[in-house]
Amino acid sequence: MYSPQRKDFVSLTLGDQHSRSYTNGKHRRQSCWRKWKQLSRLQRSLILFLLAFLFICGILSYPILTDFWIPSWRGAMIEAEQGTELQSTAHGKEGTVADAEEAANLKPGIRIHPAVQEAFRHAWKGYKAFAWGHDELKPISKTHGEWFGLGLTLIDALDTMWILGLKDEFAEARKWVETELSFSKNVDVNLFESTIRILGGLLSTYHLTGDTLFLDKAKDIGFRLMPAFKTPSKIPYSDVNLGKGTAHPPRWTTDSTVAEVTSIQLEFRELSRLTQDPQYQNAVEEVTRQVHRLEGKRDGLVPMFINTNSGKFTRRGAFTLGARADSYYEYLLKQWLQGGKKETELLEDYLQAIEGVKKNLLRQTSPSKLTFVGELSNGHLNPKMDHLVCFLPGTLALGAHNGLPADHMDLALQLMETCHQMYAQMETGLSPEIAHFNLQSNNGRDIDVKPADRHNLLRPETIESLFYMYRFTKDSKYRDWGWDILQSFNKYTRVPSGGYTSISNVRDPVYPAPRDKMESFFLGETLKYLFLLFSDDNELISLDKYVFNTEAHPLPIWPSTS
Ligand code: DMJ
Repeated sequence: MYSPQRKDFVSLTLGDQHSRSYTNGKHRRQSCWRKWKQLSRLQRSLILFLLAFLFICGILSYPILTDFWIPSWRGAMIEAEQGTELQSTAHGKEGTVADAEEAANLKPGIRIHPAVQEAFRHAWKGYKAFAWGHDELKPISKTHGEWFGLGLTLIDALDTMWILGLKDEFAEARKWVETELSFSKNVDVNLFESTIRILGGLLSTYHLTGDTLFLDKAKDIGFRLMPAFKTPSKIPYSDVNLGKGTAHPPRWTTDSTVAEVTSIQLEFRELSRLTQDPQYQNAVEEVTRQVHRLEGKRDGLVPMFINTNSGKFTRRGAFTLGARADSYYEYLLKQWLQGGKKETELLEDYLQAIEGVKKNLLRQTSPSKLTFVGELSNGHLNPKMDHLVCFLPGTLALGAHNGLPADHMDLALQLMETCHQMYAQMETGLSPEIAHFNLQSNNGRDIDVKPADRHNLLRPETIESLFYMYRFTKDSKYRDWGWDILQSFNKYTRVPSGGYTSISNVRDPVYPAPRDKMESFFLGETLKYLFLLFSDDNELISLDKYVFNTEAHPLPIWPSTS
């Protein structure tokens, strides 16, 4: 069939050979444009459609291509680590603890210790190279971050190194504490954070090693923190200047956080016992006494803020087991254990609070009936749970182990499953900071994650609970779950030059978006609990002889005579 357009097209195509001889780009562009204009509308539409189709295909296949062909951030990390014997196991997604042990032809438990030691050494390598003596490692930019300027990561990690048997690393760190660490600095520190990480870390290292260097340092910082308690109500301020001996609340409020003022008791009580100086114990127990009798609780659940002038709860009506309240509940039980189960008011408050959780906050998801602890806001249940709440299965199990009601253990088993699912259902195998649970699912999923909550800070709470659950039940699934988390940390957060990084997106395995920060609790808590989870030795920090503070520093249960 004759078609003038077709004829033109054919002649242009033939003429194209001629155009190739042009070296001048301008001429070539003009000739292309002329060719385009000479095409029929149908031909132009077809070409445009084809180009659009290819463009869309390109976009859709980008993630697949990057995953398989382009050496992604993750791929590069893995490649860089391929020489390391342990990583070849740690990076494989499949496999259980038992598989790893079988592959290595070792008795149960033995293969696992080196994997955690190796992870610690890798983290330490980064800290040593780029952040030595500073608070936190920034592993991507290969530098450090400062919070208090007190070598926070190094102090938080001391007892972990001791427990993991890393003698050389411990000796180097001890030298730094001896020669460099000084608390006589014009620096504002947060009372809670410096108590649980620094005072707690020094006290536990003293107990494990018997080295009085650590006790002397603990006494020094403990004494310097005391100005925080000089408030009209005796409820402490949040911040203290260690050098000046002054304390103050945050600039915008005179409130303190309830969890912060009620989770420093284990450490200050122990400091009094060791120094025979009652001022520390008196100060923190005054806080406990006041909170015990305060109005504004709901079935034993506490609000999140307390005023340092009035000593009363403020911003009442919101109840959570997550941020700002979490360790209040943990320390009720643990103080009762620390003191030899004699202080009945602590036990009563703990038991009442767990009943309060059951009555007000517990719900189950749809479709899979996962049990979770929601948040209450002015009578309205918000079905969200912080990862921080995952300390609760471990604490409940610890209580049940010490004679508290058996249904606490039932709840622990259910919540442990939920915390595990918060990891297992994410594309990276790592939990988000906050999970939203579906009560009536219309998308078939139990767990949703909001974009702002997709980060993972290398937090310890789930692994902490897995450790308790394994110690008390010996069910190997808890080790397998912990093993999977370790693999995911190695796959998505490990930085080749040393260290591990928090990430911004647990839902994107191609680019989890490294945040360039290794929190001190990754060494203080996360790796310590992983190591203990994989250990077969129940006497390695026996739970009948020690209580862990909320930063995983073990403190002794007091002998019955003291
Ligand atoms: C740690 O400092 C402690 O575990 C604290 O109780 C909660 N936040 C971090 C870890 O997530």
